[in-house]
Amino acid sequence: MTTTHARQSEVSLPTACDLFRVDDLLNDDERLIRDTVRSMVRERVLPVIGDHFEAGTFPRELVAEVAKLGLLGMHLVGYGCAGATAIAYGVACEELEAGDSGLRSFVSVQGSLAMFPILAYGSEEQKQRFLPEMAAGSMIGCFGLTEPDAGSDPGSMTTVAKRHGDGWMLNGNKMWITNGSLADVAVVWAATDEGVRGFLVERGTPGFTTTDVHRKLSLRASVTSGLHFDSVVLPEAALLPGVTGLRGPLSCLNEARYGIAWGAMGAARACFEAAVEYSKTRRVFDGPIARFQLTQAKLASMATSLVQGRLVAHRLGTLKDAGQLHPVQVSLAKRANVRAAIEVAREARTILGANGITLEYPVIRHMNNLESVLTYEGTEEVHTLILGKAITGEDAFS
Ligand code: TGC
Ligand code: FAD
Repeated sequence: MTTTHARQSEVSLPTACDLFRVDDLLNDDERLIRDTVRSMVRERVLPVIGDHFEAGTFPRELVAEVAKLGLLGMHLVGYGCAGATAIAYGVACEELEAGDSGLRSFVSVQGSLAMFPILAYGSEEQKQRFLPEMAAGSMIGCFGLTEPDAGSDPGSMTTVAKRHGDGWMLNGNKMWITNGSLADVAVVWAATDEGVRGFLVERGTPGFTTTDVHRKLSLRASVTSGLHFDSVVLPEAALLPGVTGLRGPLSCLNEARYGIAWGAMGAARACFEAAVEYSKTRRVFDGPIARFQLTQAKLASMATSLVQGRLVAHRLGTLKDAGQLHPVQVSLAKRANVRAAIEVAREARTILGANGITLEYPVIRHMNNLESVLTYEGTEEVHTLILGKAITGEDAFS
């Protein structure tokens, strides 16, 4: 009989970016999604994304690509949505963000922040009208919660909706809204006499305008906008009838933060792969820099972060698919994985030396993008305090 020791020595070493064979945890469908999205990213995203990042433009032609693959609202059920598992959605986010955080952002916002509230809190008429077209990519959505003076504390929003005849009148400004000026429909959260309510505001509604944020050095291949509402008159049918209070928008954030926990690992993997490849080919002091202990220490830490983060993401997905996910677990994973990814990106950048600062390699693009990812969907500090509250019972926000 073979000893355990002998059997271990016969086991072949898995690939460097999956040293714990986390991918073996995926089922056949999830592997198919991984491979399909990975191919699309390799063929359609990577050849153009550096130029889009440099130009500060969103690759709009990719909307049809992600829609064709069924990725828009893929974890939602019905109304043209794919009804995939949470793990499959996570895998797709990881692969998309290995391309660029801007593309994952587009998909996150469309599916988790715009389609999810319509499905969860919309009327039947709203679901029929918007969801099939949004799943097909022929209608784009955005999610307006943040304001110029209300980011981490959305409860202090000043955008207001007041009863007006048979409907509502909306006034105020939203800021930093992904897909804002691209959107055919904005999910807008506003204070009312009844508490925070959600409204579907369609492009072209009189009094509704958008302005894009320019001079960004992060998420450059993504549209970020201000939304402005100047006495916008809305019918009652624009109100999301199914939710009142801050838990409405915050529940949507769970969905998107979940995708980020996976997505960040995609960006980290792309940086790691670039760094490994570069370390083997860059020759300094008569040999590859991969032979230096300091380089190896960086790569060892990066590989460890990838294993840890991907295991966390997978466990998060298992809990979500089992209906056992708590928002605090999402906060833990979003905070840990984005922090890990940003550290991986920064280490990778150093391994590339001067080449690390150019768009000829993906690393600094991911590194800069991850600065936004660290901030949006709840800053690192906000998630720290959510965890702190869960651990101690003390609420640092009050
Ligand atoms: P708090 O009193 O704790 O809660 C108010 C109500 O909301 C409920 N709630 C949640 N429900 C579901 N999921 C969650 N994660 C929830 N968190 C809270 C809570 O139970 C309560 O319900 P009820 O029925 O009892 O009233 O609220 P607070 O005012 O103390 O704030 C807590 C805090 C700071 C954690 C929250 O405001 C927060 O998460 N702030 C961060 C804001 C944020 O993440 N904004 C993101 C904007 S969207 C975005 O960034 C998109 S990026 C898109 C991309 O490109 O990918
Ligand atoms: P602030 O809330 O002003 O925070 C500033 C600093 O203070 C941060 O470090 C923060 O962590 C810290 N801080 C705040 N409160 C505390 C506290 N209690 N204790 C300790 N530290 C604290 N929003 C949307 O609604 N929809 C979108 O589609 C969207 N897309 C975005 C895209 C991009 C590229 C970016 C950068 C942002 C986007 N946002 C979006 C906004 C994002 O959610 C906010 O930027 C984020 O919630 C933080 O808000 P803020 O920028 O106002 O920072």
